[in-house]
Amino acid sequence: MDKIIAIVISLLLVSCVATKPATEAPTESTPQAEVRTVPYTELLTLTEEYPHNTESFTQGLFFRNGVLYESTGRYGESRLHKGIDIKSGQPEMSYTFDNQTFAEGSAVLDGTLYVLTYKQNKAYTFHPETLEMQSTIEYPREGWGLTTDGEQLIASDGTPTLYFMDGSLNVLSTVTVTRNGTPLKNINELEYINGEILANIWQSDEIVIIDPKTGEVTQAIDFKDLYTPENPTADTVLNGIAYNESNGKIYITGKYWGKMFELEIK
Ligand SMILES: [Ca+2]
Repeated sequence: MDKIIAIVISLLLVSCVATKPATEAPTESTPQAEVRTVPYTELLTLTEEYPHNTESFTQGLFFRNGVLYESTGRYGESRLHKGIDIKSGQPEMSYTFDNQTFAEGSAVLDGTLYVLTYKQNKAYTFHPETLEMQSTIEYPREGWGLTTDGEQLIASDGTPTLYFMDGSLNVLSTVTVTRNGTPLKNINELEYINGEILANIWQSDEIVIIDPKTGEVTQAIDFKDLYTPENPTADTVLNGIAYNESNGKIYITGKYWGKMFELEIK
C-alpha cells in the first residue's frame, strides 16, 4: 500500500513539475519574428517558361478547373481572356470592355466570374464558360486585386486593407495587412493558395504571403531575378499570380511581360 501511495505522490510531483513552466509563461503574445525576404529559388523551382502576350496589361490571373483566365487593364486595352493555351499564350475566347472601362482583378466564386474596375465604382459578372456579361454591381472602392478562398471573394484596393465579400460584393469582414507590425499598402494581385494569400506589391518584385486571419505577412519572396522585360518601363511590373489546383503549380507573369513562368512549390 505504502508503495502505491509513494508512486501516486511521485506521479503528482512529476505532473506539477511538468505543468510549472506553462503557468509561468508570459501572458502577452510573443513579438513576431522579423519577416525575412527570401529569393524565390528558396521556396520554388522554376519548371517552365511560356509566352505571354506583350499587349496584355495583366491585372487578374487565375485557373478554374485547369482553365487559365486573365483580365487586363487600361482604357481601350481592357479584356477578359478565357482558356489561354499556355504553350502559345492564345486565348480560346475573349471579352473586350468598352473604352471607358479599366478592368482590374478577377476571380470565380460559385459559378460566377467577377471582374473589378479601377475607378468606375463598378464590378461586372460574367458566365465563366461563355464570357457573357451577366450583371453590373455598384462597387464603392477602387478595384485592384481579387481572389477567392472558395467561400468568399477577397479584394484589395491599393490600401493595406483586404475585403472579404459575399457573392453580391457585400463586405463581410476586413483585415489590415501588416509587415513587422506596420500596415503594408499597394497590395495588388492576389491568389489564395492552401489557406494563405499571396499578394504582389504594386511596382515591386516582391510577393508577400499573408495570413488571412490576422493580416500578418509571414514571408516575403523576391522575384527580381526571375525576369527582366525586353523593354522595361514603369508599367512592366510583376502582376499575375495563378495557382493551378490540377497540377499544384504556380504561374507568374507581369504587365506587358513576354513570358509567364511555371513554378513548383519545394
Ligand atoms: Ca490571381
